[in-house]
Amino acid sequence: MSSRIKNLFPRVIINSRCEKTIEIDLISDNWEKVTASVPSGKSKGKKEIVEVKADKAVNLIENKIFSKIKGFELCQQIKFDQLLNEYGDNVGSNTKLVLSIAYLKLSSLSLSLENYAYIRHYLTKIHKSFYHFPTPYFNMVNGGVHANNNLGFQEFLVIPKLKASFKENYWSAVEIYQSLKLVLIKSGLGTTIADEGGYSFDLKDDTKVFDLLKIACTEKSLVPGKEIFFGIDASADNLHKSADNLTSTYEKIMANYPLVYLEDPYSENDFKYWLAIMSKKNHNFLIVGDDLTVTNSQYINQYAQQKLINGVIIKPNQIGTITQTLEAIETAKKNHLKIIVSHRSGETNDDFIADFALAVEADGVKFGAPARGERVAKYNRLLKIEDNLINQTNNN
Ligand code: 2PG
Ligand code: MG
Repeated sequence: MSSRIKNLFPRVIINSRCEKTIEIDLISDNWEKVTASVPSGKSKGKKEIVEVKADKAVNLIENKIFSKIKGFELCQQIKFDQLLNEYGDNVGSNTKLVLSIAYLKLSSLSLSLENYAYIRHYLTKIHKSFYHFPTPYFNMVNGGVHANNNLGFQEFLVIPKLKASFKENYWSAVEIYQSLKLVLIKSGLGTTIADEGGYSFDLKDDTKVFDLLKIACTEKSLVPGKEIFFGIDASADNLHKSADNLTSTYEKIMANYPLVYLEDPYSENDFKYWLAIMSKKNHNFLIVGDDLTVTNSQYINQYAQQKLINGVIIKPNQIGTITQTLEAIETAKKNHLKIIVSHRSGETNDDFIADFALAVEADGVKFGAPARGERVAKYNRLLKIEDNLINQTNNN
């Protein structure tokens, strides 16, 4: 007989940006215990499900929700998430997600499975025992609302495509990150680390960041345009630039640097510009919705059908439960979109999202820079899983 929820202990903790968030211990009637915590975004999409204050979330869980989920059988994720959704969106995406993730972790533990294996076998339609590791999108330089500098774009990404192991891609990003620090020092620029672990400095022209990244790569004999590619999360809703101005900036960058990825290039309502850039881009170039699509099946379907995007960011806390996140991924796959599973800018050390990304066969992951504990917790988790899987194969 399956185990059941016996007890829970929610509490307020602090995230990587010194904001309050929720952590919870969930305990089964077999005395198994898991801990889960949830992140928080800063550049949020207008249609994201709202969060409630962490203290309120704790209160809701203790006084309103616990009595309903006490005794709930494990390994029934859809039913459990349905019950959470009966409380409506007013209880907050953070309240629902922390419970949804904790319940999933406890279910995996009750079957003695790793989270990624449990998700793959019980919650996805992927019938493969082989795990394809996602391409990591490393955020090397932070701007916009994630840094106190004059860079407009929020994220300047480095995308290693060595097409080997996750480890090799990770190691190359580590080399570039270390090399970039020296390039910045030589150029007289700051090396402060911002919200997602990327460097923060002032530069008059955003496009010049790519010159610095190019030097950092070549110093380590990594060839931009061959092994290493670049990306931008413009988070355009937070930019004070006209769409026409943005278009000419993108054209300039694409002409001079190996750019392959543009996330939220225009604001949520500038549809005709999204359409235009999609029709002009090269075959392998990704135009990715984040604030546009907010991990919501309906918007993902709508904007994919309208050909505004060919890739999508997936963040569980934009929508609230694991089941709805999986639905969003299904919809994206049906529409042949590339899937990039993402952290948030205010993170905790919970590495659940790494298991999740691997299990759903995400094409990419975006967990920030290869620096700061809460960012490397996720990359290191993928590293460990890859290592374990290789050891298992070798021992068989
Ligand atoms: C984004 C995210 C994560 P935030 O825009 O992609 O990098 O930022 O969590 O602040 O919304
Ligand atoms: Mg984004």
